[in-house]
Amino acid sequence: MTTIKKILIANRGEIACRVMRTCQRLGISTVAVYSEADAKALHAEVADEAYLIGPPAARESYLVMDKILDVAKKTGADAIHPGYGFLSENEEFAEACEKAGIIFIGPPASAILAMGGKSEAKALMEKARVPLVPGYHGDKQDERFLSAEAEKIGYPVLIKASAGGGGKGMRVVETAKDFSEQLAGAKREAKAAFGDDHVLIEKYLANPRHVEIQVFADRQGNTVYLFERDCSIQRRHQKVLEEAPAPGLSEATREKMGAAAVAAAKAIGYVGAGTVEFLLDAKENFYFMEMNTRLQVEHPVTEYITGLDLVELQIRVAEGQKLPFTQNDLKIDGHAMEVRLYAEDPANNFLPGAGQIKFLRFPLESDKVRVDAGVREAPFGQGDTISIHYDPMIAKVIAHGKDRKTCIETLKRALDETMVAGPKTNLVFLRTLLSNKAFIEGKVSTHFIKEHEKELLPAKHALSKETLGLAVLGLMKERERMPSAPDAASPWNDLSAWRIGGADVETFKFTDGGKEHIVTATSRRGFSHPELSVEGKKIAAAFEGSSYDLSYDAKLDGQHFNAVLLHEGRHLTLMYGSHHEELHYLDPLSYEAEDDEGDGRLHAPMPGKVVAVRVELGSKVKKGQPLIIVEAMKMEHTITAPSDGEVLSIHARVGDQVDEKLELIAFK
Ligand code: MV4
Repeated sequence: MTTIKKILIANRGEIACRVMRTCQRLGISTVAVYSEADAKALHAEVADEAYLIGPPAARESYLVMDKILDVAKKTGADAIHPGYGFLSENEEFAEACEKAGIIFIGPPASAILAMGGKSEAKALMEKARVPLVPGYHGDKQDERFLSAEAEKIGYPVLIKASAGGGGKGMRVVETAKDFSEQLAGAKREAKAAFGDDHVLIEKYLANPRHVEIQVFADRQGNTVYLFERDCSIQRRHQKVLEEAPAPGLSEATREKMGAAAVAAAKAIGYVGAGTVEFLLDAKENFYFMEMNTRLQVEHPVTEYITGLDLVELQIRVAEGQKLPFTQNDLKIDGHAMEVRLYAEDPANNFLPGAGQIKFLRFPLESDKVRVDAGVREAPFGQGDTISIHYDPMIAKVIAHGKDRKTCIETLKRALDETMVAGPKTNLVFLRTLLSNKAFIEGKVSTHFIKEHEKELLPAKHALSKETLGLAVLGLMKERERMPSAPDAASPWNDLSAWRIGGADVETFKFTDGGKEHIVTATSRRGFSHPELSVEGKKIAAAFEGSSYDLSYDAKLDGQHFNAVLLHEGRHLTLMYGSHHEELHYLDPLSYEAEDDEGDGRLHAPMPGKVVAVRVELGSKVKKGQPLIIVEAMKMEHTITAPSDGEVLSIHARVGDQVDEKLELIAFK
């Protein structure tokens, strides 16, 4: 039983859905808030009540305290859960909730404030005898003084913005002669990003691991640690894979890190769920980095190895209940691992993506596989949208096993059952990561992705005969589904190469970087065993089992496959097993398809805002010349002329919000 009866979730996406899952189990009613971009979002649908709080930009909706507090008051919510991001580590918001008589499900404002700045946090941790990286974190900021400190610490050193995060305002300095320039650079970046150019200096650790300790405290002063998570697998200072326990960590170090994390929490009067981040070197020395005063994205791995529901614990602690266990009651059960499925392009420096999900299939959940998502499965070709306004994470897939090896195998199988079409994703990258030898051996570190980039980003591969065969079977299936109006029974309306009394022989052409691939299919009407010839080699093929929506089961040369094919003009997306293939299909029936490339009609690369139009009607342009610039996901994308020519029409103006595939310009 809980005394809290109604919780407002001041968040969106998977974390909002995650929090609501626990509320439903505990019989607590839920209030969602949503922006205009999220009117049809899952979190707004599954909540008992949902209220619109403003435009898509978070600054005007999810970050506006008054709007959220108004909804809480209006609906009579007892408490607000902030999730992660947005207002979760905003001490003003925590305070405003308490002032309004609403429980903030998180630590006291004073604890958030204490960990808000890196320099202040380090000073507090020093007092609490939590190990720190050797360095200077005081107030003095003049260059001569800081450079003398760097000398004392010994090169290489790292300059960090005190207000920093996400690697911004961070510079490695290898030798004394570079110090001045790097300091200026770090300060400039810090000023621009945080409006505060205060820096600190640390000994630079060459290739540390990121190991963090989950702590939990109640209002009665009991504080425990729920072991560690290794989050070393990162890119662009963002986590991609997290696991617990940390591979190879000794029991002695685990206990020392746990004790240090508990000391850190106690030093600031912490209450609720928190995470103390450490850097760990090869000799298992560990150093305090920062404390996150919220529930974290990767909390499910801790839930798996402890058997606890951290959101339930947060709610119970928030209403004043005592922690129902002591440190000695806690044990690690097996191994857990989480991967974050992102709309991003690993081949293009993990550039974030956006757009409508065209197909989405998650693995079956069990006691060993869990999926936390804020979007719905989309079996029929029009799913939820990954918005440019928010984080591009699609879902988290989490697995549990008796040991690390079993856990990896289970997670790999789960990812093989996962399919996403629409925006580019890191799904294949994640599968490759889980099969990487060094990763399987547990050789993780913060530079892992950079160091193994070549192995993790597979080279372009030729289209295999399975891929070509399955694509043809998918196209044949698709045609079966299509109603050939007006008279489906008439041979004149049949799109296939139907012949009276005879067998069909059809030719399918695909292109792959200029190379043409030809598949012929010989089949009889209503007969489910077409004979395929892939580039002259025969393969026995058969449709099997059921086919539903875009999915079909087939057998090729004795091997079973379940595949999904999406067909848009010339573009095919074929997904099966651990494959995600994008093919060019020379569709003889689609005039538009033939025309969709090289026809001079240029489209938005992803949904975004037009920030510049560099040409006018009738402008004569040279190949490669910038025509239009679209801003999306905080990056600018320049659309350039594919060849020399003349601008025929322009369909966008500066400031326009454009959808993916919207025609921007016609060009001759
Ligand atoms: C470090 C470090 C090496 N030595 N500090 C990166 C972001 C910020 N949270 C702290 N970071 C680091 N601090 C010292 N003294 C290396 C990193 C670092 C890193 C840390 C955690 C996870 C991924 C990382 C990737 C690159 C660098």
